[in-house]
Amino acid sequence: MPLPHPTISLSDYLSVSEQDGIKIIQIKHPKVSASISLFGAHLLHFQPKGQEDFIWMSEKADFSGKTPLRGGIPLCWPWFGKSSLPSHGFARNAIWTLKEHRENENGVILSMILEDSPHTREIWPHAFHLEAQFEITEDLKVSLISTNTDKIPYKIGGALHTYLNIQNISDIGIHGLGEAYLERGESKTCLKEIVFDHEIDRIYTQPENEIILIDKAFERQIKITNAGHNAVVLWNPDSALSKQMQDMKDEGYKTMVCVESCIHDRSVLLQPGQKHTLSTSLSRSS
Ligand code: TA6
Repeated sequence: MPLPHPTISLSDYLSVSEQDGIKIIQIKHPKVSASISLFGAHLLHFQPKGQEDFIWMSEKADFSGKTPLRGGIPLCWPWFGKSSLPSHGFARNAIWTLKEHRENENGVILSMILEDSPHTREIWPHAFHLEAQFEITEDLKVSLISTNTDKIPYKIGGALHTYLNIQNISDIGIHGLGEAYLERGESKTCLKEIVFDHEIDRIYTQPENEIILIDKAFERQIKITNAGHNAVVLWNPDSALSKQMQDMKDEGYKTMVCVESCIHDRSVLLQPGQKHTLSTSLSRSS
């Protein structure tokens, strides 16, 4: 049996624990608790005091470091989707480095970095500096800052693939996505309220900057504010796909919905030395 790993304290509110060899930063602040894995700079949980967790994490997530984590906020970069392998890029499968952390009476700010290595250059032949910044108070802001440290320009895409924790997929409403979307490569428009009675996997191409998730059973509304994106992805796998996914319980789809701040189609051109910030913020609006 593996020996339990000690938890190392970093400050009054931050500590590092280890699960299956992967380091996880634990945030326990009087106003909020959260955790972020160094595997993928992946936020696993965000819970302001006295509230339900904002973030859904699969009970069957595989923490072996061999596969991306199901749930939380996977950082998809330098592309979104399956246009190249690995699907959703390599950043969510990489070990990041904790760069800095600060804290005050409202919460904590911490950042993690990832840079190119022989391994990343085999997958994608470019030099880069990537920083994931987490502002954790009663609200959450996640920013992914890409810097081109190469000598030539290149294009990036990506997504903050947020899995939101909901009471029941059949009892939510989402506003602000706009009408136009792509589904399986086809352009569509829809004005009607979305009904989650089959897999929904849509790239909304004219979203508003603020999206509201209404969760009637949890009696709350979450405001999602995105920036640096050109699309919002909405995904729920429904029953059939949930059953096929080894890292999700059969009924897992009922309590999650992904609303993702996305750079679709690698549409951001970065000149050498240039930066781009993709972000998403979550706050309770009622
Ligand atoms: O963001 C939606 C999506 O691209 C879906 O097509 C679905 O496959 C999902 O992401 C999960 O992807 P993953 O590679 O994490 O299994």
